[in-house]
Amino acid sequence: MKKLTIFFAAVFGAALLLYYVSLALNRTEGYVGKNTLTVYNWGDYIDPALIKKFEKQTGIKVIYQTFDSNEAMMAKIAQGGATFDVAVPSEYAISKMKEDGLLIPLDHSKLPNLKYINPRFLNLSFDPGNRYSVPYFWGTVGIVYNPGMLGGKKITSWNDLWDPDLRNQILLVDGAREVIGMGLNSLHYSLNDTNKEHLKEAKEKLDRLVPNVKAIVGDEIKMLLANEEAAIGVVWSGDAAEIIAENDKLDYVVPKEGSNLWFDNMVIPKTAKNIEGAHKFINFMLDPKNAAQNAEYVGYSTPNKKALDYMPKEITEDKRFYPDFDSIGNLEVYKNLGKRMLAYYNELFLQFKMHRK
Ligand code: N2P
Repeated sequence: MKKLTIFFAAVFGAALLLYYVSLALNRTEGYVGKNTLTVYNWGDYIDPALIKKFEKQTGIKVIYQTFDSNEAMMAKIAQGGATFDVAVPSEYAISKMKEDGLLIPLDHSKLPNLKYINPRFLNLSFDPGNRYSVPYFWGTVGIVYNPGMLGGKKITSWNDLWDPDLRNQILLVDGAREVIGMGLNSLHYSLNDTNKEHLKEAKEKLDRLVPNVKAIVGDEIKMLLANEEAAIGVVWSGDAAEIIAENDKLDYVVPKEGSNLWFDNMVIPKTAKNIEGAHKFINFMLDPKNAAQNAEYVGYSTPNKKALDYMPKEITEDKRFYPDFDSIGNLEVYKNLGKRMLAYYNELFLQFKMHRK
């Protein structure tokens, strides 16, 4: 009888212990849950050491996910379902996401490091007062080329790319606005043209470029060009900077017909669960030393004025990647052309990609 009592007491005790252990475990799980932050950024667009540093400094665990176009990122956020606490769209996407109610207003009192941003990058028309977004990187779209592979030929214009001698020598960035924009600019039309005749003309002109196009690629474009797999690439300026850092035989030019000036900003999407943590992360990335480290690592141009003091002069004085603002008169910023027009650009780009096959 006594033995049985001891036995039941032991079972009861063990069960009680298990119960408390599981409670404690659940509590830590909940704790970790609240202390995670999901960051949704372009591929190759952050120094991973900064994520580690942020985690160490705040005790927040970062779940890092990447996208390769504004269109893909917007679709994923609009769809809901997944948590994204911070995202990094470009200007026209920010305007569109605002319109679609996909962004949460920022609390500037939690972003004291915003004061380090060059005012040129603040209060732009896609987000007056920076209510929803703060600068991350900026740049242009242009042509990176390898003079040695082109017999010393210089590239200065979009129209140079249609030269029949360049058969299979061009790599294109996988971006609808960039590629259609190149077609439009080569015809001296605006990057924001909504005239369907002009857009068709641009698409037809791009179709005539096909024999020269070796591939349409994502982030691998940097490796391919640095390894001299092709002589020419249509790229974002920061990728060009990265390629030239790897292989200094290459050069970068913004074509004379004009091109795109873009801004990528940090936002807090509607899908956010850790709004407090999101502000902490954004403020962390606005810190001048962190911004400098990030810019040096990824090759893109920082809008952080104070960060420039912490970077080598050969980077910050390179006019190809830090151009004077007075000299970039023929650059256009993409506008939010509205749902229908953006879909039309995407459709034309898709047709162009199919035509290649
Ligand atoms: C980085 C892509 C940069 C995007 N891989 C330019 N808006």
